[in-house]
Amino acid sequence: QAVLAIDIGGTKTMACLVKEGKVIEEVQFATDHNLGPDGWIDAIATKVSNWRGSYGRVAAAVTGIVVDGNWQALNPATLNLPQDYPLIDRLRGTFGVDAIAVNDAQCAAWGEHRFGAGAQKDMVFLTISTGIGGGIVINGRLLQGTAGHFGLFQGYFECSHRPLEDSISGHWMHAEACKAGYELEAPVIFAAARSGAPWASHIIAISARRLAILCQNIQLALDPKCIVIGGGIGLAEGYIDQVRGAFTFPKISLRPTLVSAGLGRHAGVIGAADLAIAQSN
Ligand code: BMX
Repeated sequence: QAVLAIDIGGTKTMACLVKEGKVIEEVQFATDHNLGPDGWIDAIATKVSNWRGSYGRVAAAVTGIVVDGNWQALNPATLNLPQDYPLIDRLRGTFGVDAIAVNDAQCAAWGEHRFGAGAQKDMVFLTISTGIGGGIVINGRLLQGTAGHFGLFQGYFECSHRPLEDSISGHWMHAEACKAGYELEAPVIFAAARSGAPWASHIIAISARRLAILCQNIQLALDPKCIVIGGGIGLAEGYIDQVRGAFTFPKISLRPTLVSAGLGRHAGVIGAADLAIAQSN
């Protein structure tokens, strides 16, 4: 039977029916920050009401962490959540089936490991989106809890008291564009750079340079076979090439191997569905 897999991120919410590692139905819409978790779950339930009966469990990939079924934000600047929101209970109550919930980037790491670009035993996944999420698979096992929260590393740039993602991610790009007088979101900043706007190219280049340092640090810590890059910014045209171009390790053999997410924006839902099935067996 299929799994109802949902992915709630700082910018987008997606709900899919997933069967045997494949998305068979999909809806996607913007995450309305004014609604809060009850509103997001209600919105999903309304949009997928005609899928009732075709899934046997719910799997949620969510930004933030879930501890003992309760959901919370680590960086409220990417998505503000009430403290300890009873996510698993609410999902069970709303959809009437058993539910699991795991961090979005950890789900995506698992999805990429099982069905995408990271089949090796040791791999790291990074999503560059509203924030920077990460997931680690070592020896074929997904590390859970706070593991992989690379975006939450303490920053070592001009805003050292803030999480690292606040000086790299889509959230940061938007803030920088505003400072330059353009109130634009990341996709439009990329479009502006393509049409030759120097302020936009500058923001993207700084983000890529900083991400290159983060990737090198991950390589030193975990020596993964590859770092799979996903997320709206990570998958934007030319971004990964800029990150590769900004590596500073002189020895090429020490540099990380970056690859694009094979499952694209579906990595989180596919991974979450697979984790739900593994848990039920
Ligand atoms: C933040 C953190 C991570 C998440 C990452 C990517 C919160 C709310 N989120 O680092 O848990 O994986 O953002 O999230 O603390 P996204 O919304 O950008 O996909």
